Amino acid sequence: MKVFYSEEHRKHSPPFEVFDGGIRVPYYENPDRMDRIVAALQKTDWAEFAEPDDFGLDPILAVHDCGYLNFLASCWDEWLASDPEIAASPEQHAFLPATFALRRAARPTTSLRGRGGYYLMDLSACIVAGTYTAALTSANIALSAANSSFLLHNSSFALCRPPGHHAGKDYAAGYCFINNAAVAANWLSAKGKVALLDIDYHAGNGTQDIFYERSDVLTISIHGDPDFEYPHYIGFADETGAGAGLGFHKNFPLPIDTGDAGYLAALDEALSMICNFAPEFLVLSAGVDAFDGDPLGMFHLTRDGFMEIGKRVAGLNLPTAVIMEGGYANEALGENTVTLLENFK
Ligand code: SP5
Ligand code: ZN
Repeated sequence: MKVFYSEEHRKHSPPFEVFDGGIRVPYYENPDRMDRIVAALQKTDWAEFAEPDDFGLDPILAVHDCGYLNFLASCWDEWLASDPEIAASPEQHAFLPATFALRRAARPTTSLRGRGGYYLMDLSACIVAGTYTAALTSANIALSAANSSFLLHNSSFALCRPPGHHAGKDYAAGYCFINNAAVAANWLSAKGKVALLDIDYHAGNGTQDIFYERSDVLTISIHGDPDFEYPHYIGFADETGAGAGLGFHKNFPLPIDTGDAGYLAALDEALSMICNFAPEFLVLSAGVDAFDGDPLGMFHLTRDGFMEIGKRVAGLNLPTAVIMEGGYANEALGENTVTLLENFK
């Protein structure tokens, strides 16, 4: 199986994030995550590593707002230039605004903070020197996997970091800046009907936003109920698409303490929806933070659970671009990811 990967992600390594209550913690979405997954993949006899190709900005701008992308591109340099103290110790700093836009009557204003609070949704989307290039490379990794799955008509793995599924058309959120899976799915949609299944523990709000009014890309997310879990405001069962996209989005919000059995029951429903849709391609937003030991999750999936998910999704027999999303139990991350992929190879 082709595994697209680049070392560029190391350039994006914010020194902290902020939890509820203003508590500063080390950044959970860290480069060590990739080291664990790469090490586990290298132990298999089927992972074929490849560097991503560069697809340019067009497929990204097909999904994201231009003002937002410009903000990502220049944010760090503007932040450095705004304060000599930051420029003196950049590695201790991250751009993170403290005021956010209520978008009902909001627009991005010209100051850096005025754009920051508009284009960022929360305090886990810190921007540092290498964020923009790391995010662009991550999107190219997803596009390379999509292209490979299209050309070879088989499954491929995009080892993306930073992840993508919380990034909307014009906002960053939850460690995500460019929606890698959405970019890949949109690119594939020019070749045929696409289904995008999101099994990350958190609701795929960005993906939902991007495709909400489209009928050519079926989007489904299985996740912790936003009634108790991040991203809190989106991912509810009654959100099923709008306009031409009505009926082409589905959320499976699941309760705290969901284990393998409860999860697999929802997965089976999702898979039968995908069968009925009859897509030519599948994009799998693959987080493994539904794992029992994940520090950011409240589910209890086991390694066997991930094996079974992989088996059932691979059983659709569709060319599938598997796109890495979250997963923060770093000691188990490599094994869980390899286990999930095992049946796609
Ligand atoms: C891609 C992805 O999985 N993003 C997840 C972003 C989650 N960010 C919000 C973190 C809130 C953590 N709450 C603290 C729980 C500690 N027990
Ligand atoms: Zn997640």
